[in-house]
Amino acid sequence: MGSATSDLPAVRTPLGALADTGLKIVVVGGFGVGKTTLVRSVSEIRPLNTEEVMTQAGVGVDSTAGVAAKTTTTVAFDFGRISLNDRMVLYLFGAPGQERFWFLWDRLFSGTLGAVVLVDTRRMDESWYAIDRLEHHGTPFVVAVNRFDDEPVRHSLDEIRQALALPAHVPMVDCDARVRSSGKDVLITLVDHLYELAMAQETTP
Ligand SMILES: Nc1nc2c(ncn2[C@@H]2O[C@H](COP(=O)(O)OP(=O)(O)O)[C@@H](O)[C@H]2O)c(=O)[nH]1
Ligand SMILES: [Mg+2]
Repeated sequence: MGSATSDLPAVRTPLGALADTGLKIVVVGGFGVGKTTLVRSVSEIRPLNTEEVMTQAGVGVDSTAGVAAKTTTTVAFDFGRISLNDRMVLYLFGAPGQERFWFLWDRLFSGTLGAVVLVDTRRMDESWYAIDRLEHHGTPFVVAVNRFDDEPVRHSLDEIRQALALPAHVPMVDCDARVRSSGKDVLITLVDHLYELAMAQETTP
């Protein structure tokens, strides 16, 4: 069985009610930050995605600055599923990263309980838009820093928090999107955060 997350709190809140039907989580962030990688590495089902080999048509349109090795791109979104425990199933939607698909985001966010913002410190500016959209929608999120081996300087989470002007209540974690346990930790951080928010709401008169 090996449920790695049986230590999750027993769910009694509105979050608990939702958990029976599955929680919709979106994974957002800039182009090439590792969204498809994360959804693939944690998903229990063969992840559905629409990864396409980047065609000549994308040259000069999709920014590949800093991600020269990237030869495929997600044209719609990634989809995956993971059970965190026997009651909690997450449905993961990886948002497309290119600016010309940003119009899809508002639809993607409908019914979303929470989000993971993936950050690549080599291209931090790519994360601004995602954070701005989430704040606009009032969607709770955590920020996961996907550590690439060729980071010129390793910035601390505090430095990244400052650079992104993230409020103290937004959880931040390091991750390696390629590693299942690491991706799962990110999702657990998000669910814990959602749980705390739900508890806080319940205790507010
Ligand atoms: N070194 C390293 N490479 C990564 C990591 N995460 C993703 N990649 C690679 O970075 C590239 C972009 O990742 P992808 O998931 O397609 O990005 P997306 O555009 O956000 O969906 C792929 O070639 C991945 O294999 C990581 O944590 N470390
Ligand atoms: Mg992708």
